[in-house]
Amino acid sequence: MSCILIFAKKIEMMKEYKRYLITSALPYANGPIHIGHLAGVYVPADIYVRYLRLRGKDVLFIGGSDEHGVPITLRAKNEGITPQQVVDRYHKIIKKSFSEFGISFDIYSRTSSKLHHKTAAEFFITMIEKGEFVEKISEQYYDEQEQEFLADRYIKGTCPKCGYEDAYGDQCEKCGSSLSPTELLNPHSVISGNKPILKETKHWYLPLDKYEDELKQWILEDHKEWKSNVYGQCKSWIDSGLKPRAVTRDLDWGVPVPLENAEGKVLYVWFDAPIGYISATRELTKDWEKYWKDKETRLIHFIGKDNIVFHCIIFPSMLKHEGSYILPDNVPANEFLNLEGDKISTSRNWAVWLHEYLIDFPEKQDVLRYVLTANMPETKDNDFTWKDFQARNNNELVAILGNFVNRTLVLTHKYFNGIVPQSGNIGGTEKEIRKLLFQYKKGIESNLENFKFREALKEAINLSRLGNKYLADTEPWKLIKTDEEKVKTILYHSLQICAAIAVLSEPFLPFTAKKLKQFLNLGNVSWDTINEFDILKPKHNINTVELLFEKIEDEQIQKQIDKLMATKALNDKNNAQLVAAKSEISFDDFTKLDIRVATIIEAEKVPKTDKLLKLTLDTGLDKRTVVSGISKYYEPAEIIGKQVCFLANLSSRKIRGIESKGMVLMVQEPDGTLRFLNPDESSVAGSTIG
Ligand code: B3M
Ligand code: ZN
Repeated sequence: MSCILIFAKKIEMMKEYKRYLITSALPYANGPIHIGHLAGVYVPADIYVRYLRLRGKDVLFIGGSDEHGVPITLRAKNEGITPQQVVDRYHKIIKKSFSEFGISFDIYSRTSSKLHHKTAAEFFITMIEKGEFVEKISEQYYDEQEQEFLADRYIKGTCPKCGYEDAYGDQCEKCGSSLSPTELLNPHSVISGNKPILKETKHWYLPLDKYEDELKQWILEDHKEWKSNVYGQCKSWIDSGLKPRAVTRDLDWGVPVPLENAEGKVLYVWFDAPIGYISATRELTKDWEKYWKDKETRLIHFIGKDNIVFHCIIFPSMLKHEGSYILPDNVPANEFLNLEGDKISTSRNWAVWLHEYLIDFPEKQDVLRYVLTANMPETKDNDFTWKDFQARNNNELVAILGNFVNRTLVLTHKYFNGIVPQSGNIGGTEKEIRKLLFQYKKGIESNLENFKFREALKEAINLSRLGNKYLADTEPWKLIKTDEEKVKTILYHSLQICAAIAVLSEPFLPFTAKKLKQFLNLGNVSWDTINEFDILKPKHNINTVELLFEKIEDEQIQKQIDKLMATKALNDKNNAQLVAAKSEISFDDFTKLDIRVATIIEAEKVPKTDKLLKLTLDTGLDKRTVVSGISKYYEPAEIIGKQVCFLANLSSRKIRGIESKGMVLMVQEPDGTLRFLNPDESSVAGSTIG
């Protein structure tokens, strides 16, 4: 791209738009919101929207529940309820938890609404009338017993790539290959378990192959400024060649295809869901078309990386070929957040659920907002740990931000009855403070405008570091005895920094900003008021102050970690695979085994190992030493006298220098847990087992 073009792009990027339309991915209403959703999509979107509002922009923030799609109908089938009951349950939980967490949507709608069905149907018809779709008859898997076609997730079989026997029709979760149902080996219906038949059916296809050149131009040439993770994924999709994509499905849950002889067919969930942004805007304001069809609107989609192709290739193609809509100007997708080093998973319940967090940590929304922003997976996956959550709260929010504000306000009450003092002479330190405050403000602005939320937050917390250092260096609590004028200058400047924090931290920490404004008796102050340093005038009364943050104790964190560990243990138990059956043996083979009852008469840990115990057994034949890998499951003292099953004629082996002759037989659970196999009554040592 030539320098002139890059310069023109930069000018265009700085272009002033009349209004902003910000959307955030519509979460499937088949489960609650977790911290991965928040860090990936909703916290960055909310920070950005709050910032735009503070800059006085005309902005709409659109959200809602994605209520169609196979994940919902599968859950309904598993629970024996209707899809509507599933989405009603989770739409309510999601909407309530977003609101309590301060995700400040202008509307949070849902795609099972009548207005959405109407909007999506109209959109589809317009494209039909423009002849944009390709109609195609193809063979699809059909479950004869259930009398229904099988969508991708309703078929399972063996992955042709890696042999995994539980692969879905659209994806193998083991090797990650994306599949089409007809590629599966030994396919079977998830509903009836039967082998499906192939049956002809008609669908309508979005001809992405036809749009390839325009997408190449629009993304790869005109949007080089998109984040590298987004640009790169789009480039690889386009370079690998775009294929036509079916926009209808043989399902009964979704937006019915608004055509004659299309019974039993609905719009593909990824066709209707993004139109949910439009229908939600339509529900919110009669001016919805100004936002969606006027080039003076800047449209930005906040999503996670698994939604890039839908928001950068499919939906923009729909918008362009419907013909009346604008296209997104940016799609700042985040990567994924992991939890304690493992992928967050709804099905494995490996998550920190927002609605549960709000119960366990009442009034601590901003602590989680802060930690998720500080660890935001903006360019690569990142990890959330409860220890880091506690450390950032205690060492940054309490010790820096909370401490600085509290000292400033308490001292203002103590020395000046809660009235902002007149500043004395301004020295070099104060001049430096004024300069740095504006530098941090500029840093927040440029980082937010480039969707760099972690960097923007660092600039915001630097404000508190600046104030904290200023107080620590000047020690007004000592100076008050000798130089009250100087103390007036120090607290005057510290109060101005507090006021700047109250305004500039609002996008990140809205609950804290509101409290701080209340302490400072500060009304609604615009972002750009901070351009003049002196916001709190002398003689201004401040209000009483409370602590902005409290320390989080170890036991609170341990409770959360224990909860996760319990989940992990349950998962291991439920998901462990049984050891495969071994090949057949003859009776003669079996008679070679000399298995007997033995009594444990001594037991001790083998030094420098954490798995082995050295046992002395009374085998009835002799006293025998055996080494056994059971230290994780048994304390030596608790097993003295226990009777066990013992393989007596196993040739001896040296284990950690100990001659071990024979083997204690153990029950091994699928998750690896080991337990003795005991005779159900006390028996004579040496009794044979056969
Ligand atoms: N329902 C969420 C997901 O893929 C999906 C987003 C729709 S945005 C229009 O996790
Ligand atoms: Zn595979």
